[in-house]
Amino acid sequence: MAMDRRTFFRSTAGAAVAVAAMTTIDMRAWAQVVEEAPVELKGSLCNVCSSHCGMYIHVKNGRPWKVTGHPDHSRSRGKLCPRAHGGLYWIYDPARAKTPLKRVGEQEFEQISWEQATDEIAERLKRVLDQHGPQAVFYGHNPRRSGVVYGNRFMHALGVNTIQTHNAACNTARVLGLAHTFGSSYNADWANSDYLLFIGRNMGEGIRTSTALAFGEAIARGATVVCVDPRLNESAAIAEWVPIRPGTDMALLLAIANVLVTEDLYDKEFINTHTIGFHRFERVLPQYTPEWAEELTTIPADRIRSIARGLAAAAPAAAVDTGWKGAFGAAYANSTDTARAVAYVNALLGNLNKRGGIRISRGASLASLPFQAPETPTGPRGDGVGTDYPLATGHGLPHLSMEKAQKGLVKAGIIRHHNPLRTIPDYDHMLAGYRSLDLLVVIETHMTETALEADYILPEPSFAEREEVIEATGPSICMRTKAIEKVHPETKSFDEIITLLANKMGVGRYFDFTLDELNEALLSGQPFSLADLREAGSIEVSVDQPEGVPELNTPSGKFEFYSQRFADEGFNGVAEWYPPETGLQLRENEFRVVHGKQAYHSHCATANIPMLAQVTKDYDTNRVWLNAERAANLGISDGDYVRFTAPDGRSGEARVKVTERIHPDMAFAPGAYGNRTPYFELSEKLGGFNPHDITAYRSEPIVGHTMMSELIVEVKRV
Ligand SMILES: Nc1nc2c(c(=O)[nH]1)N[C@H]1C(S)=C(S)[C@@H](COP(=O)(O)OP(=O)(O)OC[C@H]3O[C@@H](n4cnc5c(=O)[nH]c(N)nc54)[C@H](O)[C@@H]3O)O[C@H]1N2
Ligand SMILES: Nc1nc2c(c(=O)[nH]1)N[C@H]1C(S)=C(S)[C@@H](COP(=O)(O)OP(=O)(O)OC[C@H]3O[C@@H](n4cnc5c(=O)[nH]c(N)nc54)[C@H](O)[C@@H]3O)O[C@H]1N2
Ligand code: SF4
Ligand SMILES: [Mo]
Repeated sequence: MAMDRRTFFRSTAGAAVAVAAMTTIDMRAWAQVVEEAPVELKGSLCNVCSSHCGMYIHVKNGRPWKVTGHPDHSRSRGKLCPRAHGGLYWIYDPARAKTPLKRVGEQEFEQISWEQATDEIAERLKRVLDQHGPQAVFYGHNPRRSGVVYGNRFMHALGVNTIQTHNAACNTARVLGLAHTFGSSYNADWANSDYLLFIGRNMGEGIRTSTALAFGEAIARGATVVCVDPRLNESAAIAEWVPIRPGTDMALLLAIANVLVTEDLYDKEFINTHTIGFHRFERVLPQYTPEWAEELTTIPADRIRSIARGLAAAAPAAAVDTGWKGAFGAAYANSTDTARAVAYVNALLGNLNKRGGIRISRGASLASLPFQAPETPTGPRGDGVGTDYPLATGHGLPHLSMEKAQKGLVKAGIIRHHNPLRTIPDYDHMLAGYRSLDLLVVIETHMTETALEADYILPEPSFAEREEVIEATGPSICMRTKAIEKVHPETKSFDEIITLLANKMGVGRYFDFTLDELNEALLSGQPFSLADLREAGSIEVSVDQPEGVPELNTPSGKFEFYSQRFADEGFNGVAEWYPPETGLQLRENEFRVVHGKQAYHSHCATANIPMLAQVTKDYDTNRVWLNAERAANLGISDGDYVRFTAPDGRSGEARVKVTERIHPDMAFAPGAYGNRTPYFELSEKLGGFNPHDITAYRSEPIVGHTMMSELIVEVKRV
C-alpha cells in the first residue's frame, strides 16, 4: 500500500494508542511470568555431537530456558561446550523435518501419514529383500544406544548385517591401528600425566567437555604439553607448538622410537613381558633417525630428540595421546600404520595402565536384555567389510556401499542421525549412489542434504522432546528425559518408528516391549530405579578399575609390534614408513587441503544455528587458511577469493585467511561450512567451502577409510 500523508498520520496515531496500551501492562505480573515462574531441571544429554554430555534443560513455562552441565556426568563434569547452548535452537528451527514426507520429484516432497509412509516403506523394503537379499540393504547411523538397541535389532531381524556409522570419515584408522597393537583404543590419562604429546589432536576445539577440561588442567598443573600440528590451533596456542608437514606423523613417531631405543630410554621390563615382535621392530628402526625424519616432517632433528628424551624422563607418567580424527583418524593412506606407531612409542614408554600414561578404564555396564532377540546375521556384508576389507571394522564403509549402489548391488538403505551426503568425501560419488537406490529412508530432525535425497523422510522429535534408551558413559548411567512437549505433533521418536516398521515387516515379536520396560530391564541389578534416574538425569556408579596390564584383546593377548594378521593380509607386519598416497611433493601453486574443527560448530550440522553462525560472522572464521609467504608468492592477500582445483578438474571457491600460523604445505578448511540444503538459509548466506565437494572417492587399502586429507589442489586467486 502506498502511504500518503493521511494514512501516515492514521497509522502513527494507531501506534500511539499501542504504546499507551503497553504502559498499562502490569509489569509485576509480566516479571512473574518471565522471571519468577518456576524452573524445572530436566535431566538430558546434549545431542550436538556424539559425546552426549549430561546436562539439565531448565524449563520454564513449558519452554527450554537454558542448559547447564550435569555435575554427575563423566563427559560434562558440570560444564558444557558452546555448541550445547546453540543446540536449543534446533528445537524451534524452521529447517526441521516436521511431518512424514514422500518424495515426488527432485527435492520435492508431499506430506503423508505415518500409516501410508510405513506401509509403503515396508512393501518396498520387502521387495528389495526378496529380490536382492539382505546384502543389498544397509543401515547407517550414529551408534548411540537408541540407534543400536532399536536399529541393530531391527536390521538383524531382517537378516541385514551391513550396519554403518560415520567412523570411516572420523576415526577408523585410529581405532584399527590401536586395536591391532593395544587390542583397544585406550586414551591417555591426561589429568595425571607429566608429559603429553598430541599428534593432530585439538583438545580445545575438537571438544569433548571433560577432555577439554583435562587438557586445561594438565597445562595449569605444569605438565609439558606438546602439540604437533601443521597449524597453530587454539590448543597449541597454550602449549608448545611443533609444526609438522601434514601426512608425515609416522616418520616423527618412528624417529622418536629410534631415539628411545638407541639411547636406551625404553622400558625393557614391559617390552619383555607384555609385547611380541619387538625384535622385528628393532630391526627396521635404525634407518629412522631424527635426521631422516627431519627431511620428511620439517621438524628439526634436535627437537625430535628433545621430545623423545622428555617423554622418557617423565615415563611412565607420559603419553603420546591416541588422537581422534585430525592426523590419523581417516586422513591418509598411512593413517592406520601411524596409529600403530603411536602405540609403539607408548609401549616403549611402558605406560600402559600406569598413572599419567595410557589408561585402561572400565565404564558402568547395563544389564543384557531379557527379550527375544533375532540372531545376528553371519552372511557377507554389502559394503565389503570382511571380504574386500578383511581388517575393516563393523563400523562399515558407507562410501563403498555407494560404489556398490552405482553397480546395482546395493538397493536400499535406512539412515538415521547421520548426514553422509555432506560429511563423507566425494559429494558426487555419494549422490550418484543414493540416486541409484530403489529405496532410501532418512530418519532426521532436519531437512539435511541426505534427507533431501530420501524417498521417505521420517521426522523425529528433537532431543528435548522425547525420552530415550538409557546410556552408560564412563561411570555414569544417564538418560534423556522428555523436557518439553513436542513442537511438531506429527514427529515420532526412533523407538516408535522402528516398532511401527517392525510390525509392518512381520518382525514385531522382537519389539514386544515398551521403552519403559526396556529401560527397566537395562537397569536391573542397579541400586536405583528408573524413576530415580529420571529424577536425577545422571547417576555415577562405582566401577572397579583393572590394575596392571591385563591380557590384551589381540590375537596373542599381548601388545603387538608385529601383527600376523597384517602380514597375512599382505600389509606390513611391523608398521614401517610410507608417505600419503598423494605424495609429499607440491608444485608452486599446490596445497594439501585438510579440514578440522572449530569450538563453536559440529560437523556440517550447526552452521544454520543463528548464535553459532554469528560467531563465525563476527570473527570471519569460515575462511580457508593459507601460509603467508606462500600466499604472497602467488599474489594472494588476506580476504581474497581463491579457486581450489582438484586433479580431476572439480573446483571450489573460498575466501582465505592468510596467516603465519600454518605450515606452508597445508590449506586448512574449517569443517562446518558449505551446506547444500536450501533449508539451511543462514548457512547458505554464511557461505564457505566443504572440501568433500572436490575430494575424490577413495578407500584406504588396509581398513577402507575415506582418506579425507588425500586432496592436493591448485590454488589460484579469482
Ligand atoms: N567443536 C567441535 N568439537 C568436536 C566435534 C565437532 O564437530 N566440533 N566433533 C567431535 C568428533 S566426532 C571428533 S572425531 C573430534 C575430532 O577432534 P580432533 O581430531 O582434535 O579434530 P580436528 O580438528 O579434525 O583435528 C585436530 C588437528 O589435527 C590437525 N591435523 C590435520 N592434519 C594433520 C596431520 O597430518 N598431522 C598432524 N600432526 N596434525 C594434523 C589439524 O590442523 C587440527 O588442528 O572432535 C569432537 N569434538
Ligand atoms: N566437512 C566435514 N566433514 C566431516 C566432518 C567435519 O567436521 N566437516 N567431521 C567428520 C567427523 S569427525 C565425523 S564424526 C563425521 C560426522 O558425520 P555425521 O554424523 O554425518 O555428522 P553430522 O553433521 O553431525 O550429522 C548428524 C545428523 O544428525 C541429525 N540429528 C541431530 N539430532 C538428531 C536426532 O535426535 N535424531 C535424528 N534422527 N537425527 C538427528 C542432524 O540434523 C545431522 O544431520 O563427519 C566427518 N566428516
Ligand atoms: S562436547 Fe559439546 S556439543 Fe558435544 S555433547 Fe558435549 S556439550 Fe554437547
Ligand atoms: Mo568424529
